[in-house]
Amino acid sequence: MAPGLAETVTPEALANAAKTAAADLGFEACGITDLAPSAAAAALDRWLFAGHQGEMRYMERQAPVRREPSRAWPDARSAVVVLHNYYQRDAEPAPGRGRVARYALGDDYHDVMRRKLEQIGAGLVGTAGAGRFRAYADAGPLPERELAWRAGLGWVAKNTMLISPLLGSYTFIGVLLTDLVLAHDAPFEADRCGTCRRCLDACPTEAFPAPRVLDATRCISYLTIEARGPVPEPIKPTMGDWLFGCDVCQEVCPWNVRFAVETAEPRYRARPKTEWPTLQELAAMTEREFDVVLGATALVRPGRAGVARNAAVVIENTRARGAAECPAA
Ligand code: B12
Ligand code: SF4
Ligand code: SF4
Repeated sequence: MAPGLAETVTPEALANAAKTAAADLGFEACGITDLAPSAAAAALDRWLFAGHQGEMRYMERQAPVRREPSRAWPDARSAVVVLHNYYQRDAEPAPGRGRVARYALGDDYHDVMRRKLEQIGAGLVGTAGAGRFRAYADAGPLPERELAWRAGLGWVAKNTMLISPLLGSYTFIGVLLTDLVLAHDAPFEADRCGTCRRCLDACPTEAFPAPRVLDATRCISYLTIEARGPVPEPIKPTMGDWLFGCDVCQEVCPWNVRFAVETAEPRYRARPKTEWPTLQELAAMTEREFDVVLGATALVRPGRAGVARNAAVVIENTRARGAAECPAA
């Protein structure tokens, strides 16, 4: 960092500047932490050893950085962590259509989050007269839920989600690393799940071998977004109408039932093309049609082939349900 104004601005003033900028940009919560080694490194190692990451080889490659977040950028001195609410009520299901998880209904959140985080970074540079930053939202090696917990924003719940006591869990987490020293917040101390286990019992694929441990290879989110191969036969019927992602372990959580409010970010609102899309159309799309219709949404992650695979499973499930309800079908 170049010497100058940065040395005269206090860590508290810098923290206030970051939090004010975050609020002005529409982030509902913001906290600050350091880059100390992960307190959950052993849990990550057990998770990887058990093979719960499935085909997500990047989780193995990125493990050294998740264990020691400072490796992401050795110059980093502070992590500004933000939450952005994306909740919206689900539209009514319609025959022949598939359900998309709420986080993917609007524009691709990676872009929205990154641009806003970069604005906070630029604001800090303006305040301090120096400083550099790096922005992360989902697409990097940082342990984002743990950083959010350490920054005081909420607790890591039994469904593994970071729950904010003010917002629930329908939030994206964003992290801005900066080489400036900002005043840090205290970790969120409480575990507010108590004796509840609704999420564990509601998961349609029984993907939680224990509280706070998710076997991704059984999770609908993984199977419809990350996995490249076919969905295992025994899991197919339990996927119901989930075409992309899954929200069940969040929908049943009392913290969401009570505190989730509609997102104020217009770019997260459902697009006609992502809200209960027509399955037959998806299954028959060419690559070019897929790019035109679903480009700039999170559905690009599994690509046309992945979405067509998912659509075929939902079509199968819908037919099976129809046959069960109507013996003449
Ligand atoms: C890989 C991944 C997945 C995988 C695996 C999920 C998982 N639970 O591990 C799959 C594809 C299944 C997935 C699904 C979803 N994901 Co995802 N995913 C990630 C990613 C890239 C890494 C997560 C990870 O490190 N997993 C490995 C496990 C071992 O780590 P972990 O779940 O963070 O658990 C740690 C803690 O639980 C800790 N721990 C255990 N007990 C305790 C106790 C305390 C006190 C503490 C501090 C820590 C702790 O130990 C673990 C090791 O570090 C992050 C982004 C990122 N870079 O962090 C997004 C992220 C976690 N996903 C996110 C979202 C939105 C989702 C979905 C809701 C999408 C959807 N609707 O379909 C689902 C939710 C499913 C679920 N219940 O987790 C958000 C979560 C936001 C939030 N508020 O929590 C993230 C943070 C992306 C973002 N930037 O917003 N995801
Ligand atoms: S996202 Fe769905 S399948 Fe995955 S753990 Fe939660 S409820 Fe289970
Ligand atoms: S449903 Fe209950 S156990 Fe699960 S995350 Fe919410 S409060 Fe915790």
